[in-house]
Amino acid sequence: MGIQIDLSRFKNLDIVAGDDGVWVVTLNRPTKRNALDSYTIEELVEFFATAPRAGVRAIVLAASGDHFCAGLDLAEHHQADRSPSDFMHICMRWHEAFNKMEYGGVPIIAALKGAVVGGGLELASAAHVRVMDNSTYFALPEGQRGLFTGGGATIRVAGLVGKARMIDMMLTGRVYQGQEAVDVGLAEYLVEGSSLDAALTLAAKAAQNLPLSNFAICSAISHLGNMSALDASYAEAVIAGVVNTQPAARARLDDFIKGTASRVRPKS
Ligand code: 1HE
Repeated sequence: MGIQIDLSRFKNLDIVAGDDGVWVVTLNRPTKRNALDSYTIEELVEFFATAPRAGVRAIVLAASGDHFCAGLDLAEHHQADRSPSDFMHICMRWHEAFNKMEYGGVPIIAALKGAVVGGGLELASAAHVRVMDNSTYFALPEGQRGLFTGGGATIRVAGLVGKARMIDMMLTGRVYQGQEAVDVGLAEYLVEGSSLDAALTLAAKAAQNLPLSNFAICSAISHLGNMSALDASYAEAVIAGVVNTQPAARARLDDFIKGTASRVRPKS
């Protein structure tokens, strides 16, 4: 379906389209620990604005080098000596990128490693599923740097870990890693081996769902969460009306009725 994405245009993102509809988007500034400069943010906006219309069925968001992302490019920020209005507009572009991710309707699985800090954690929290390995650690060092979050952490990181934990992370520089990070909600999976391999497996699984179901899962749940319960229940019914009657679902339901579809069983 849809439009072609010219992958050769991207410089700070390495993008590979898989045959199965699973695309791998790799942050590719390892010498700067994948710090997010304004150019990278523009590339994220461009890719994630386009991916939902390009037949992408799932995305793995990965990183080159040992660290997922060191957050805001502090060197660029320092050098640019931005005005309040300049930085407000920078933050608006971060929100544009991350909102396109969270609300775009295409499943995004983040493969985390090393530092996932500051704006790097804001980026990870815009994905739908986070997979970490034993090297991964999370922090919000803005408080220590004389800064504040500007890429949605007050919404998404607070949504993952709760307001009190986020405040503690920012006031004290607390670092979360290992099982504790999963327990507080910063990641959904902690794997022994490579987080990229595990994320690819999860993305391949998600890509087998019907795209319209994934669209609802990866946009409606977030939108409904922004509404009153009354409006959310109304909108949920409307969305289910569309998704649950899609012609493509009939074959899957036929298989269930005939007894040929897989059954839901506990893990052995
Ligand atoms: C950077 C950045 C960066 C590394 N901006 N250049 N973010 C932070 O406060 C994290 C700052 N970074 C670090 O704490 C460490 O660099 C890491 C833990 C991520 C990695 O440590 P390490 O020892 O592997 O690398 P390094 O030697 O510190 O850095 C290697 C290079 O990456 C070096 O550049 P070089 O040219 O001297 O080789 C670093 O300057 C560069 N580098 N991190 C720019 N962040 C919308 S508001 C969001 C608010 C925030 O995100 S605040 C930022 C929080």
